[in-house]
Amino acid sequence: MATRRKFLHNLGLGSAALLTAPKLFANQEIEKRIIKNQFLPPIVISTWSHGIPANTEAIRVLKKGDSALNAVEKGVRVVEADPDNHSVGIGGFPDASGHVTLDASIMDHKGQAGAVCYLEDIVHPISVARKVMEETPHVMLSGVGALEFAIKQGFDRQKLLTPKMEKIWCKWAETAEYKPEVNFENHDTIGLLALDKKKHLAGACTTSGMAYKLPGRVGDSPIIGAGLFVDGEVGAATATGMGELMMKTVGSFLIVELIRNGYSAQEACEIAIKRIWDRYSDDQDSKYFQVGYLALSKDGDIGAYAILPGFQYALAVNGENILVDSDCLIKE
Ligand code: SD4
Repeated sequence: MATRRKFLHNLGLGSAALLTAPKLFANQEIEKRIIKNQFLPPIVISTWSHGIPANTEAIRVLKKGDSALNAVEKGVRVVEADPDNHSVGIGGFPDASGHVTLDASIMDHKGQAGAVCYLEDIVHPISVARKVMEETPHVMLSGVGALEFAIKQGFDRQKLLTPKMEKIWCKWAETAEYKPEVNFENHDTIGLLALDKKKHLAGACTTSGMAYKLPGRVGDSPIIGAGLFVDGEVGAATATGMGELMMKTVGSFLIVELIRNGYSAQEACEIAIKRIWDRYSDDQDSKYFQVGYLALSKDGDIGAYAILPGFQYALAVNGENILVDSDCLIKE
């Protein structure tokens, strides 16, 4: 598996090839920190191995000269439409009552935001989230209201519980034991961040949430600042994993604020993970849960960090699209 260092080497990006950071900050110490891992746009970074096909689509859109916003939407739609992905869109794990309920959010470089949560029967919640952003004065629609809005906007209704997942759910329902797995068995939300040639940032995050969650549960993915945050002047961050932990620490917002204050994207992700660990690792329920963050600054600085081993991300830049093992806090 490619390590981060190996990946940088593969790209031929030794320290000599790193880009020079623009003078953003008065404090020189802070300036030094941001001259790391910087790439030229277009750049796309996304969670887990399904990020590879999502990045391919997003980069295709960006190479046409299209916007980061279109790229993030089109990129994650690839994963939403894949019935073999069991945490996003059609084919996702249902909640405890057998309903597949979807959460999604999207943000552009101007700080506009749209989200849906607890949405059923729609294959592409990310596109409904974009409609919420562009066609309503609101940021988030939920449940039945979100579904009615989607139908009015011309989205088709479709059953999201596939026969395969129905069978798996029926088997689970025999004991109905709620025991979330640590890594991708149960955490493969796609969060995707893009920087286009105009240096406009955008982000999208979409999921069916935790398998067998309590009916009505909404995770971090549609919550602006938790599962996704974009500030076009600074950077973007997205999250995967145990949503409650990102929600309680407003993790994606925290990362962008740290970048604003001069931390590199990598340092910002590490601090946000450490915040979770310091606050919640004594809590038995939270101790063994995974969280993975990705960050992309306006200057092309990237960051990735997780609590536990196993988190991977896909990075598309300089004509490459490679799966990278993220570093993590607890190296077991
Ligand atoms: C949630 N963060 O609903 C999502 C789950 C996840 O990969 O990331 N799955 O809590």
